[in-house]
Amino acid sequence: MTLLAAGAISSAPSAQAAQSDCASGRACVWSAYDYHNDFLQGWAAWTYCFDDFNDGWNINDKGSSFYNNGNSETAYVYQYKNAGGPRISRPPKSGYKDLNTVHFNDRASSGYFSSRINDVGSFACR
Ligand SMILES: [Ca+2]
Ligand SMILES: [Ca+2]
Repeated sequence: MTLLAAGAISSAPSAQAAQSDCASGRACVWSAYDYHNDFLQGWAAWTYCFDDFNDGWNINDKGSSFYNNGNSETAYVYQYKNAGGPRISRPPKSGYKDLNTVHFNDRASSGYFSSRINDVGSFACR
């Protein structure tokens, strides 16, 4: 497996978007509540880190739910790209189905697992 294959990915929206689309070992942000996508908006998923949701598909500042499907590390989502600004976090196998509950709706711009926060700007986070 190459770093490119294991790094940040994003996908065009689909009617089937759901929590189950967030593969084990990844953390994911969806544009709508309850781990779904809003119409014509996307989602973001990462195995290590994702420096700039602008590189995703219509998800920057649109995230409304967040799930950590990782196996051991806390996952973080930041208000600005490159791990900037305020952040929220979830332990493995838990999430926020409505980011309004933590005052983070439509704000997320980058995401990391705990061991990768210091990898900002690296190939793994693109
Ligand atoms: Ca949203
Ligand atoms: Ca933001």
